[in-house]
Amino acid sequence: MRAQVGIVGAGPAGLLLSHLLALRGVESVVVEARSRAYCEARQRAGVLEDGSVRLLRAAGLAGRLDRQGLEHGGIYLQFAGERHHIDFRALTGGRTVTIYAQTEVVKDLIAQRLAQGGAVHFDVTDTEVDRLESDKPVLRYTSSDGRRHEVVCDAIAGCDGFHGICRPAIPRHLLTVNEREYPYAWLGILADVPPSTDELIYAHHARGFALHSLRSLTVSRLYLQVDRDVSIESWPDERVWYELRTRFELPGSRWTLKEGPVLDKSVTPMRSFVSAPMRYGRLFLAGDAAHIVPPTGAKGLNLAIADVAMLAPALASLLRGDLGPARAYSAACLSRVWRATHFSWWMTTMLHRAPGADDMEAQLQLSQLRYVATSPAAATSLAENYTGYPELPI
Ligand code: RFL
Ligand code: PHB
Repeated sequence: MRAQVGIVGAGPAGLLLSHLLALRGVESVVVEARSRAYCEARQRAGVLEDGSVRLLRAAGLAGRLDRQGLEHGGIYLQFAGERHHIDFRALTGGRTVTIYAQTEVVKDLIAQRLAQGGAVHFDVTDTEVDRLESDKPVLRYTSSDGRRHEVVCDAIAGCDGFHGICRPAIPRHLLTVNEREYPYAWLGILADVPPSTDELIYAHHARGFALHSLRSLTVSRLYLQVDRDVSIESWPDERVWYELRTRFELPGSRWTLKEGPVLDKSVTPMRSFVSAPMRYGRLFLAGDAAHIVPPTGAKGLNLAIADVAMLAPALASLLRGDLGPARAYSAACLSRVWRATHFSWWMTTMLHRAPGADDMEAQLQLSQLRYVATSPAAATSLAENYTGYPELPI
């Protein structure tokens, strides 16, 4: 078989790349290890930067996003029993973020690709990439009916996430890997209850960080900092709600946390990871395959979108014989990746309680939080990074 571009992974990066290539007249084949139902249900990100929304709109993908997405003009930072609003609109000249779940982005992308006759193969096994240094790299996989396929491509995109096979296909000595594991994790719940807040609350607390997010006006998404090696069984619903109530409590105010049935519960480890370069021969990495950030900055999905916004035109140029943009791809992405890596690390370390942290550490965090909450200069830096820096050129 032949395809201009072989894409490994039907997460947001792989699916959006396939769509952006189709808009440029480039055909691709997407192969995905999981089922369509699994990809559409996996609970993950919820926040789209303003540039991500503009990109999805320009690509004709925002029908449902524009109807159902919730535009937020800021966030709350809570610490020392006080809740402060950081007003993105006022601080950044009108920029905002939009609450629209990654599951919905993925559903919209799959529906669009299939409606347009795009090739997306779910439930594949034994994916391999080969001959990456040649100008005809090869993608092999076994389809769900047990047949082995070989696709000869002009380029391959590794959009197969952190645990995929594409990054390990690059000789290790050619990669520079920077990695940090954080000594805590997030326990996340999806709850069938209207959110108790109009905008996200990021709470610093002596018992650990908590985040109040949402999926819609009727469904809440809440996170708690927990120990890294925690077992989910040790967190029955009642304990989760008790801890959430305690960490979000505002002494002296009438604010309360609304509780409801828990629809989903999971634990996510926290990691920063950057692997460079993001290209090896005709293999191009995008999204979590090349970089991971802790979720505190809400950047992972947005970085995946920014990578493929750059990769689609680069691959279209490569197919026309102009290799310049493909050669520039890695460095261009890594500049944004490192900005998001720093911002996510900064938000994470400012808001979480490290095991064994002393009072000195807590006082430094509180001083930083108070500075952000009271200084327009410091707040503008948070707002500019949270809404997306640099702005995507769309
Ligand atoms: P994905 O979504 O992991 O997709 C990769 C796909 O590749 C498939 N795959 C293979 N397919 C074929 N053959 C193989 N050998 C394969 N190996 C793997 C996988 O099955 C999968 O379908 O990566 P992608 O597309 O790069 O997208 C990245 C985002 O998913 C990720 O960065 C975000 O979800 C991170 N993240 C957040 N990002 C944000 O921007 N804002 C947020 O608010 C936010 N919150 C979060 C998050 C991630 C979380 N978890 C669970 C990691 C909250 C959480 C809890
Ligand atoms: C989410 O809604 O899942 C979410 C929101 C903000 C974050 C991380 C996750 O920083």
